[in-house]
Amino acid sequence: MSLRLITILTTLWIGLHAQAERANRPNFVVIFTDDQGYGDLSCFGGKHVHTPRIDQMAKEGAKLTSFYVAAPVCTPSRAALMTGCYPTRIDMATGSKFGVLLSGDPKGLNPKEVTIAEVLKSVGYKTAIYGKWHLGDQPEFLPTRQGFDEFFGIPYSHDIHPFHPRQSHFQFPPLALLENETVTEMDPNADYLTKRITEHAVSFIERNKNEPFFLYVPHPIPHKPLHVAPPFMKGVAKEITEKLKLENGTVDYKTRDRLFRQAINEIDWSVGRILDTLKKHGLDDSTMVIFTSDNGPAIGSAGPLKGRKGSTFEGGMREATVIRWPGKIPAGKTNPELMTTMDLLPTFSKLAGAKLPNDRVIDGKDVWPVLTGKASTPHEAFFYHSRTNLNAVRSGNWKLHVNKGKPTQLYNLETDIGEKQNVLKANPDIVRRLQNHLKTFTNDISKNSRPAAFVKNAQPLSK
Ligand SMILES: [Ca+2]
Repeated sequence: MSLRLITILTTLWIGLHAQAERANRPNFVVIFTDDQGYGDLSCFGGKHVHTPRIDQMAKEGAKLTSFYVAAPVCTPSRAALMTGCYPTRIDMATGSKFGVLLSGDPKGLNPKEVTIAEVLKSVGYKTAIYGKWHLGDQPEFLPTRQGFDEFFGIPYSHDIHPFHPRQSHFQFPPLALLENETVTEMDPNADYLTKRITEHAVSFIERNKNEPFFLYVPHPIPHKPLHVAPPFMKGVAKEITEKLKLENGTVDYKTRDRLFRQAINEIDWSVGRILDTLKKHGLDDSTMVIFTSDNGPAIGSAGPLKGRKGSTFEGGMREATVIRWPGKIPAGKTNPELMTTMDLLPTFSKLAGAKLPNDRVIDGKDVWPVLTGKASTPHEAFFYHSRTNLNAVRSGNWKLHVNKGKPTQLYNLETDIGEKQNVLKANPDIVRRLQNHLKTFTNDISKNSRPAAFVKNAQPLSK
């Protein structure tokens, strides 16, 4: 055999081997919007929004109609997504003084927790987060200390800034924009955040197209105050644009609420940019993309669900979710099985061939067999918390609400998604069964929970 032939064959073998490796380790893209409701996508029935790209993604993939976050507000919901654990298990149900972490908060997600980014990094993934973190703004708590190679974005919600309507109460400092661990701007123009986050996401895919990656895009929008880039302001009533011009260094939250359709348009555009980039580089078949939100609506619509952001009724915690992986997840299906953001860590870990930490309890489950239609939900029960209060449990189609442990309402979610017909009195056996789930869970948390981390002399970030 000639040297040339050997070289050609070797190159071919390496190429095929790399391709096989690639197929074995899919890319993961998680697009996580902020305060978007169950009714805030066209494919989930929203008439007040227009989301052609996400609707197309649903046609090529699946709509998940019982997909939950583990808390109805930002910080605990994000802590659960990152770690696969209920917020109470990891002491992240609240910030140190408020329901979520604030600027210069001494508290953060414990660096000893193992995040999705760390699990995937352990098997060679490139990892990035572009958008809003909200799991601690002190240097010890930044995403770059939790397994992310790259970070561009803001440490917490963009309303934690000097223009907050209750500024005299909160006295928030200017909002920092970071690149990795460096503050590069203070009070960035929020009109351009979605656009800049999207540009980073596209660049990351292009730079890492030849190796497995995990891309996390937690958009700060449509959390109040709404902002969109100029191209998405086309067609907005003059009366609104004139008012926004008069902001004079403040932020007109109420007028900005009226940009909801535009804000969702821009998010839809952003999803389209990411999907187009995957397609352009031949990554469709090797990439799982999931679109969901961190909690129920503040401005938008929960569709048929009762409750909004902050509530443990369905509207606070059940999310309009779309997932797509051509050739792997059956296309055009609606999947009603109960799944949660906590399941992403074990599911990604399994698909990537990574090992889960075995020295701690992880609440999420591998839902790959559920996503492919081969199994029903692995969750016997799902628990709803507001702050540290355990308010409700769902098992099968039944949901029991409790007040300080005492049963108050029972709903059959299959026939009553809007939680309107309280059938508590007629179903004592079901109530007892669900109460047992609550008891078992409470006992388990009291035995198997882990502390958040605190730093001394916490300071707001500055340039
Ligand atoms: Ca939120």
